[in-house]
Amino acid sequence: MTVQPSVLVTRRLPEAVESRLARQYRTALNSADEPLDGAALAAAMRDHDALMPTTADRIDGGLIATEGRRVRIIANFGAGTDHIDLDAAKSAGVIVTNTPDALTEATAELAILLMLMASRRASEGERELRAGAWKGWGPTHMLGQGLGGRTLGLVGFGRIAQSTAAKARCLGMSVRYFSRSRAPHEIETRLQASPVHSLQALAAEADVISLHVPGGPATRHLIDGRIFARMKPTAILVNTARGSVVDETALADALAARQIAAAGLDVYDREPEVEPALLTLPNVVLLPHLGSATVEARTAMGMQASDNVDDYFAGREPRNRVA
Ligand code: 8YV
Repeated sequence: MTVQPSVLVTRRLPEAVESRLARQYRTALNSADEPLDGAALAAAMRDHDALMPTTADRIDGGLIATEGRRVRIIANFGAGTDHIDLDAAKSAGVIVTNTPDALTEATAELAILLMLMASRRASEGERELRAGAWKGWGPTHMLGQGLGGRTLGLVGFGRIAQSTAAKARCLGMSVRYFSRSRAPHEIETRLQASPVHSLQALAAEADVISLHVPGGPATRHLIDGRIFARMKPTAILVNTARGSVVDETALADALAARQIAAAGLDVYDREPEVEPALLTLPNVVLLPHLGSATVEARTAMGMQASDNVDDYFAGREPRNRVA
């Protein structure tokens, strides 16, 4: 009798995903849903054939080099892989996969939600009401900005950015983008989206800037004080990508000085810690990394991660291999 491979899942996943894995593998599930510390992750590397981590697990070179490592595939539950040292994995011959398609719609919806919340001052209004400070309807009470007719500037133009563009078009926004590579003509035509030659030019032109680039050293603090200085005083910044892309201190300064009007953030540089200066500002919407937090997306992410594990143990090339 062949022994089933053993898979460790670092956090609790939707029931349908956990039962699928449990039917096919010897699974170590985390029913307590407590994050694993470094020692527990190292033990997982030694005791299992596959690891299914999340963005909250730091998989660095030291962990991949764990003495006696048995793990041969890291099937990440999520699209972003900036928490995994891909070079170390490659040189150690450990396969890494991600879940690029499953969360596109959910994350694009959240980008639109943040744009609307920030432009219509939704958090500010709700805070006022809950504090018992609302004095009733007034013609000039808490006026925001409409999004129709405004320009959305997308930084990065992958799947999530394109889905955000499609939704923004339905709100009557026009779309410009800045990306390393130009999108196919068919996509530009369908979304009525045109490229801008530099990030600085996009910053100067856009009414809403929405970030859709991966995290990691190449994009660290891409949005900094120099970019805020270029943006319109009415502009809004939305970040559903990675906190590291934005210099949070510079953002807090720009918001406090009203150099830009508002921001909507779902991700932070040192999660779950949030830059203290942001917490006191009225003109920033702060959500706790909810981009893919729908039953549909999280289930699809788990299924996609499981498909990659299946591919590997069936001797096929994992469909979403990134290293
Ligand atoms: C996920 C995300 O919830 O997939 C990503 O890159 O940022 C999130 O939407 C998280 O990564 C789960 O590991």
